[in-house]
Amino acid sequence: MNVLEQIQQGVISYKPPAVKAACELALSEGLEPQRIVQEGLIAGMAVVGGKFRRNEVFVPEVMIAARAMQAGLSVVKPLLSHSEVKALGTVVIGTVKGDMHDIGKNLVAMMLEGAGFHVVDLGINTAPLRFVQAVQENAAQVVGISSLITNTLPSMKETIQALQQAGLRRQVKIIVGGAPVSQAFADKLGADAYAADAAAAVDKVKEMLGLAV
Ligand code: B12
Repeated sequence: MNVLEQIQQGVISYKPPAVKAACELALSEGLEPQRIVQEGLIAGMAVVGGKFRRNEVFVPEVMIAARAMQAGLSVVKPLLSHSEVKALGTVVIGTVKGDMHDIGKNLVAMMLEGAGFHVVDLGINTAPLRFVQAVQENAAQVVGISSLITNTLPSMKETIQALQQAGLRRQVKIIVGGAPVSQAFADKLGADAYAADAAAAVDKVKEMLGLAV
């Protein structure tokens, strides 16, 4: 098993220390940080994501896998930010007001970071004006809004309206997601994109910014 496979395997078998050690080994072997993230961590997480979709594993496993990915990222991230590769863009992401779910949103944030974006994570229960403020403060190009409960879907609409009212709508692309969200709902809201999972979110964000997917 090569070192990238070891990283993948560590994520797939939920072993944060093993992932961390394999990432350190990969760096010492001279592998590029971007490759470690893409072909090691994200590739492993994609396998776990697939199992989750097929109901072969459940939320606790996804959380430990995400922790394993974080353990690896903690080793690689300082080098990613210092590498000459400029961030692909800035994404402000948060879970809407009234909603405390953040596992999926965190995965999206992590994958975006892994893909080379600067991510400003506003956390859970995020008021519409907080999104507005964060876009202004960070000159973000993309806003990601997560909602997991049907009852908080109206908050998504309010967030988009707040961005419109602040005159920011033309300057940012908006992507929405979360279990009760669909492409049809995203269209109705006037969002620019919808993605069903974290891997698709990365592709959609790149697509919206005209970057190669
Ligand atoms: C874990 C969980 C919790 C945990 C949350 C822990 C945490 N830190 O997030 C706890 C126990 C706290 C919780 C609380 C509640 N929960 Co809950 N919870 C879940 C559960 C089991 C899993 C959600 C999850 O994390 N899935 C795993 C992640 C990886 O998937 P995901 O969130 O869908 O994210 C993926 C995609 O949706 C997408 N995505 C997500 N966000 C974004 C954002 C963007 C921009 C993009 C592009 C994509 C994207 O990419 C992600 C990664 O692939 C779901 C059931 C389910 N199967 O979904 C119920 C569920 C969401 N909860 C539900 C409810 C009702 C509640 C409570 C109201 C319960 C209560 N009565 O107290 C409270 C909510 C309190 C609040 N105000 O928020 C309902 C919602 C029903 C509905 N449709 O309205 C669900 C569906 C369970 C059910 N069947 O009834 N919950």
